[in-house]
Parts: sequence; structure tokens; C-alpha cells
Amino acid sequence: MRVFSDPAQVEHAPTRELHNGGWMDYAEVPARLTSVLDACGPGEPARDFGIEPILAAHDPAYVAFLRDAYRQWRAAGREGDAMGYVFPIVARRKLELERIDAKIGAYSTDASTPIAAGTWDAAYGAAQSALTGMDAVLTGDRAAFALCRPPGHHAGADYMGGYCYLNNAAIAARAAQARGAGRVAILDVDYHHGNGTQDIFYEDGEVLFASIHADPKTDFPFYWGHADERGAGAGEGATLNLPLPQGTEWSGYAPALEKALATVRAHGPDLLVISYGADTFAGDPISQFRLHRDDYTAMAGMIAALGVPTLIVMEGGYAVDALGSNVAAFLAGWG
Ligand code: SP5
Ligand code: ZN
Repeated sequence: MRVFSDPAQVEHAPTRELHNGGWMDYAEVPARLTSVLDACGPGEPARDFGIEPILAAHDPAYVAFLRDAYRQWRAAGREGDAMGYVFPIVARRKLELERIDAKIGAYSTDASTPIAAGTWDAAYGAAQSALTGMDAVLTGDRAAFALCRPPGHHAGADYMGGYCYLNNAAIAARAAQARGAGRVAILDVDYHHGNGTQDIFYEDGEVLFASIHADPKTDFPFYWGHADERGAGAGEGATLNLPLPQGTEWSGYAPALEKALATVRAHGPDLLVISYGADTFAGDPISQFRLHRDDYTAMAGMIAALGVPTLIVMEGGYAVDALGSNVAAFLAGWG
């Protein structure tokens, strides 16, 4: 399977995040990318499809902000990474805000998504990796792997969060639709609920969003991913959430996957996008499922059996030393 990434993706290196009332080392480190490249081979460089396909999934004002935020932070005299500390909770009105702290809070869900010097170029590169992988699938590959970093599934049309800035899976899905793939399914198997992806397609009946994740009653992102969220308007019924308890092993995971795959099959997709997170791994430092390396091959085999052309997009996975072999085990499921 072809693997795509962009060299700029390793230049995103925030130092810390706010969690449990204190500063922690940032878990989404550049070494994640090199761990995968070491295990899967160097892959191929992403091509540049420009800004247009990014704007098909994201609000132009948010993208403009993201591009310029670090410069504004430095211009305000700040040291270190840019991060918000006030977040709007009621109506997110379109306000003419001036101070960087006001803008960054308005475009964030949390304090674990800092903007550092290399953030924009890395996020842009990750989106181009997804678009390049999608191009491979649309031109005949039965599957391709976009080694995206930073990840994307917590980023909505106009917000960042959970280590995510641009929603790589959503950008790729929109690009596929623009090139004639009518019906698309997105299956999200990261440990965390893909709230950004869900939000982007919530009222879109052409794009199914199905997710298996830790129950948001106990796990990030808390406010999305509950079983009663099923889509709205034309998208009613085209969102499926399957929350599972902490401690879930393959024996509990596989039935949920069967259910998600039955829903994907019933949707009749021309194309499948997998948001793959290896943070369901038993050794993950910030997550609480109990999957093992061989489970990823089984998982992938079940997905590949659908026989639908598939783009795999990298999301989370923080056990850096094991990440490469977990990803390789997943890709092996396509034979
Ligand atoms: C893409 C993805 O998997 N995002 C996950 C975001 C989870 N953020 C909340 C959990 C923060 C835990 N941070 C612990 C840091 C220890 N170094
Ligand atoms: Zn995750």
C-alpha cells in the first residue's frame, strides 16, 4: 500500500499541554511520524493540491486565523506556543475580535491544541497527504495510507481541539465528492470520538459518519459522541455513535465493529475513509482500551472485506515506540 506524508509535518512541535490542572509534556510528538516511517518505509511525498480543498471543509476566516495566529502571538510579545485561556460557551457569534487571546479561544475547544512555529505548515502538509492519498484511491488503488500529523478528527469547520487543526479526513471526503464520488462513508476507530468530523457532516445524508470510541461520559471530548447523536435534517440517521467502556478488549470491540460495518454496507458507499487511531492500544499512555497489535490486522481484515476503495488517515496513537508496528499491522490487513 502506498504511504504519503509531507516533510513539514515533523516541524509541528508544541512543548506542553494543560491537563489535570497542570502542564504536561505534549503527547502528540514528531517522533510519532518517524516511528511509522521506520516501520512502514519512507513512503512518498504528498503533492500540493492548494488551499481550495481545505476551504471545502473549513471556514475561510478560521483558516486565515490559523495561518497567521503564531505571528500575532509573537507580535503581542508572547513567548512559547500560542494557546487560549477563555472559551465561549453560549453563542459563538461572529465578533470582530482584536486580541490574539480572544481569537484563539473563539477558535478552540480546549488547551491541548497549542499553535507553535511549525503548526500551520505541518497541518497544511497533513491535509495535502490526505488529498494525495485520496487521489491514489480515486485513480485506482484499492487502498492508500495518509500518514497525517497533526491529526484531524477533533477539528471542526471553524475550530481546533484535541491536537487537531485541519480535519484531514473531512478534507479528503469533500475532495472525493467534488470529483464525483457520490456516497462516502467515514469510519472512525480512534480511541476518542471524532467530534469535528461528526460536526462537519452532521446534516449531510451523503456522508455517513460512524464511530467506535471511549464513552464520552468518561473520556475526551466529553460533549460529543453519545449514542443519541444520530445526525440532523438531511443527515438524520447518517451518524452512528458506538461508545464503549474503558478497559474494552478485542472481544468487546469486534461486535461494535461488526455493527458499524453493517451500517457502512447499508449506506452503499463509493468510497470509504478510515480515521485510524492506534490509541486503542493496551500500552497507550493517555487512553484506556486494551487492543493488541494483532487485533489491528483482524480489524483491518474486516474493513477490507467490504471491498470498498479506502483511504486510511492517521489520527491518534501515543505509545510512540509501538506506533510503527501497530500501524504496519493495520495496513497488513489489506494484504
Ligand atoms: C487525535 C487524538 O487522539 N486526540 C486526543 C486528544 C486527547 N486530549 C485530552 C487528553 C489529554 C491527556 N494528556 C496527557 C499528556 C501526558 N503527557
Ligand atoms: Zn485519539
